[in-house]
Amino acid sequence: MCFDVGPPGTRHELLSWDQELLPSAAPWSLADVRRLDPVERLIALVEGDDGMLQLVECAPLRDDAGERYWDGTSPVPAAQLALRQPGDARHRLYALLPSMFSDAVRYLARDGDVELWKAINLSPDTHPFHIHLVQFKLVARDAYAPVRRLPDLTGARAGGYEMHTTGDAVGLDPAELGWKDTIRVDPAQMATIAVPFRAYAPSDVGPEQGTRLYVTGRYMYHCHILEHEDHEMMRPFVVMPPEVVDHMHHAGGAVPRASASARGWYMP
Ligand SMILES: [Cu+2]
Repeated sequence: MCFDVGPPGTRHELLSWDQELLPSAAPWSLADVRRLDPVERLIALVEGDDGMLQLVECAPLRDDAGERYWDGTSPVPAAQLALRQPGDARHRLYALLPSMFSDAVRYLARDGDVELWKAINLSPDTHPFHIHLVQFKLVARDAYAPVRRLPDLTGARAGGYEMHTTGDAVGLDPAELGWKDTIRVDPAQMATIAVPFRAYAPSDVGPEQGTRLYVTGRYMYHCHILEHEDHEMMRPFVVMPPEVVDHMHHAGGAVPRASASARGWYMP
């Protein structure tokens, strides 16, 4: 998109608005965010067999031996994703959890944390991915081979999805380095964003800075194409007071279970 706002070389001042949207274009590195031991969440952008578009929240599959991996040949149930990410030698198996808008909230973010959200696009179209409440930073784009459907356990139908990285990081556009509330996710691509449930000063340069946002409650994230968000590409999340999340830790295996990180929760 191109806006003609004056003769070439003219300087314009961008006025900040709405939660200090534009004060910092300082990029954050993935390594800097990882040092904070962030909660990591994986969201698959899926066009189902019935044409339904969904944001499908993915839970890493585990058994007593730990993380579960795909052996490269076995059938996989339709509600699973075999995903080999950059740096992985094998495909991790994820459960594709039911993710209609009206399904239970699974993402409980801890107010004050920075989280890593990974959006991987299994559909044939680009989707603009938007989160309410926070501005976030794009920290990586990775290219994947085209999505493949595996046989299901009967061998008769299409089963789970297989995706593996091509090993190519996709360069970020200069316009993608500042605070964003929406980023595009192209087909066969994973966009990794750092989502701070924190307020930031205009001079911030790193994710370790910032203060707790003190804004808790229920928010949404969704595809920003109207027809898509109205047809199930929208999901809720809840920002929790940290004291409450810390208390939930001690609830043992009773109700919510920890997701990939001890601090991130989903309701299975
Ligand atoms: Cu969309």
